[in-house]
Amino acid sequence: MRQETSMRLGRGVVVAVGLLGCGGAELDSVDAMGSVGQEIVGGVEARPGSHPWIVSLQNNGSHFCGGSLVRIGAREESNIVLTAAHCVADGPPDTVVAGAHQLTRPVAGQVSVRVKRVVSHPNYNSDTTMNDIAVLQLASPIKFNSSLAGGCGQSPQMRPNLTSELASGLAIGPVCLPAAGEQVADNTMATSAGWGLTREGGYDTSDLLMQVGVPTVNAQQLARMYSSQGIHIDSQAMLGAGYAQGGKDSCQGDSGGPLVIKGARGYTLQGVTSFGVGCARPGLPGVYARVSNYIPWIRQQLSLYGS
Ligand code: 4AZ
Repeated sequence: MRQETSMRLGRGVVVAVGLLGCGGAELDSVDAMGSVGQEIVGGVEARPGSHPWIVSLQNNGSHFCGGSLVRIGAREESNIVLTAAHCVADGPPDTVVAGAHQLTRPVAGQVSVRVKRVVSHPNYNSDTTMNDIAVLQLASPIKFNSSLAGGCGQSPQMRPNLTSELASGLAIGPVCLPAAGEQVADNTMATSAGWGLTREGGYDTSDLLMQVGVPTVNAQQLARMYSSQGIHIDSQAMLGAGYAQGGKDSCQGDSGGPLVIKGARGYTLQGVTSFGVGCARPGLPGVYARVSNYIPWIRQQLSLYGS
């Protein structure tokens, strides 16, 4: 499964996957209101602009993985995107698109930039999918919406004073990073989002940004579930999220994208969508790179390549 995924990504075909249901209260209310219910692996269409940090990685105009914009110091623009190492194992994407919702209908203000450098984690292992995280240095920085200034992880749902820009559904801003070593409690509601497949085995990734709410899974339970598949889970490096009964998950094409949990400051990137066995199967939650495990490395890349 994992090998198959990397190969598909490598060819720039349909890749990452799954997506989101809603997690935090605000994003949840989005679910309740926003959406037209295009079922994806159990998710719903995101409310336009409710995931300001999410980007689409594209080759030849087609989406293959997600990513998240992060803040560099106090700057109101960023040239750094976090994604999965397996998404960029065969080279940089042609473009990174921010501010998008429906990929076939670009809106004014949506930004498409090239990638200058790919830095995969030095200990990324494609056989075990360990340390499946990478930093993209963009060729030019992407400006944040001024109404999202100063903070991180602000979804317009959290901010009543929408500017017309945000009201129109366009939003670009950074996600919060967790503290180094920060632990996520078991069974915490998280939100996964992306343009990935809406069902396992599907062919086309989703045109609309989708999201799904999935609870975090106890590390020992996750390890037990995957050992039955002959897959080793490293609890320091990986985080599981999903329901025992399945039904909601990220999937191919969602890889590299965000798993966020609402915290005191805003939505925090606790996971980078990494792999699974199939999508939304019972007893096999989605597996995410555990971002809190990589903070010193991420900070180092930000200082080396951020501008
Ligand atoms: C993939 O192939 C993939 N259900 C990503 C996430 C999940 C499964 C597959 C999680 O990129």
